[in-house]
Amino acid sequence: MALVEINFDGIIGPSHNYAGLSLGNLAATSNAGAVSQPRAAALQGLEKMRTNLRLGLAQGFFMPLDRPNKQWLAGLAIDMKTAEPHIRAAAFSASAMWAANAATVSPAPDTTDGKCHLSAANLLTMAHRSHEWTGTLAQLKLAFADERHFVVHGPVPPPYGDEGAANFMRLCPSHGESGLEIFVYGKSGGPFPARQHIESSKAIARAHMLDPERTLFIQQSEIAIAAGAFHNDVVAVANERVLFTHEQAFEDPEAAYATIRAKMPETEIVVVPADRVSLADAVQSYLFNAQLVTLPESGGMALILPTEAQSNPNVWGWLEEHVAGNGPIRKLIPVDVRQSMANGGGPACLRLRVVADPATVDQRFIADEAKLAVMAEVIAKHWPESIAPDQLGDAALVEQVQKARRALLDACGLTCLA
Ligand code: SUG
Repeated sequence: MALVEINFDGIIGPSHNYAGLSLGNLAATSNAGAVSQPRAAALQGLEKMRTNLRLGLAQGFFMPLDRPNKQWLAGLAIDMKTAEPHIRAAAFSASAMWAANAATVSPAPDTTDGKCHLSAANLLTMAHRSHEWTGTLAQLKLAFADERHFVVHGPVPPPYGDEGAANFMRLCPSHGESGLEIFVYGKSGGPFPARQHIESSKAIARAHMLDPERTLFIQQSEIAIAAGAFHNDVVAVANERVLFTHEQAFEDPEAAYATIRAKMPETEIVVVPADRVSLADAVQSYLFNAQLVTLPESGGMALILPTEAQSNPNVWGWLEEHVAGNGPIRKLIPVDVRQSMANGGGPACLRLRVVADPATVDQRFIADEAKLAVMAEVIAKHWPESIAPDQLGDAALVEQVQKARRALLDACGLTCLA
């Protein structure tokens, strides 16, 4: 059985809009009230997937969730017409697009029962994200239904916040081998909430039957959260034996590096110093919210990063030096995901990594060029061109959004998720 890393991207939903819902996410709060372009957004997401496919990487996807979430509104004894604006916006959000927050994934080589474990994230810190898990869990159960290979868990119960793989890293000699699983939790973030609680991380490690000797819990730095790194994947990313991190990502970086090296001596830690790239530059450019991938052809690593990183001279200068030198990142591939970036979601936020044999996954969730072309057609035809903030309660828009999602489900043979 060939275990490979499959990146599952969240298709950007037809209700994508800028409601400024995430305190501590500077891009989202500063773009509150802007007019969004759901169609362009979703096509940018598809183009990113196409880029990855053409690099020879395995690619999957998740469907947008049903929005507005009527069950959630019903629980609040309200509907889209009567809801206050902040509740209406929370019900309508397309935030499930950021698949890195869908779940935490421990691949089969790391678990005692030899199965790949996935835990849906409760995302309870933010109201608009707290009701994603029901739709996400249904989809995970379908995509990873083969019980010989996968175990899908429900979310950790409140009050412990869990934001999924955005606060999780895995280091390993190669994807198919046993690895070191690193859970990054927050304690405090100055004026902003720490979204990942250690109690959740520990619960997931237990549920996933991880070897305690190969599991680490590391604290996110408070100043990073205060600077706008609301998830650790805004300031650090790992792939195989490489950890690429900002100097100020962890509360006690030297202790973190020493523990990692003690557990996995072959780890290469690439630290970007704050005097070259400040936390503000890292957060603005999303340098670390990149997909650090191993290229099948050469075995070298590439960084699939947002075009914003290319436009930031400090960031791009550091990267060009690294590539020209002997660093492990050999190639830089900028992608345009500006619509998602304006809500604080870069290339890495849009994907969930699952190490598995693609043949064991429900094939309806596995991408190829032909499927992406079909999806692009549906999106071009049905996704709203733009959404202005005062349109969220508009009945015609609600109808268009529901119809658009339904058309995509039909085209992908996933009507069962309707
Ligand atoms: O949870 N933005 C998301 C961005 C998630 C990024 N994911 C990772 N870093 N992995 C969030 O803050 C903004 C929605 C709005 O304001 O309309 C939002 O939810």
